[in-house]
Amino acid sequence: MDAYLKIVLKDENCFNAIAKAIFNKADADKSKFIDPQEFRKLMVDITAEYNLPTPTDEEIRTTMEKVDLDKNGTIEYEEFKEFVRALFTEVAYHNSKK
Ligand SMILES: [Ca+2]
Repeated sequence: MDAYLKIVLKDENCFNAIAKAIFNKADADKSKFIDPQEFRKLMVDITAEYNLPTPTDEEIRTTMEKVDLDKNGTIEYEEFKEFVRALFTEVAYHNSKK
């Protein structure tokens, strides 16, 4: 998984395709942005998928605030993409957990 993510991070087209797929899945109501409820579900699902600790409500809230660069309360794709890039980088290069 880590090696795969490193390859994805080096290939912008591949990365965009994956980020877009995660975004579309997270955007359950197809509103073209991710609201706090959708973001919560995404965080829980994604941490489980990558064997990371389940985030607390507080962690989810502060992460959402960080990702929501224009502070409009929702996460648009351009914001989301940078979140996915940071997440993949974290998992690929800094994940020392088993
Ligand atoms: Ca936003």
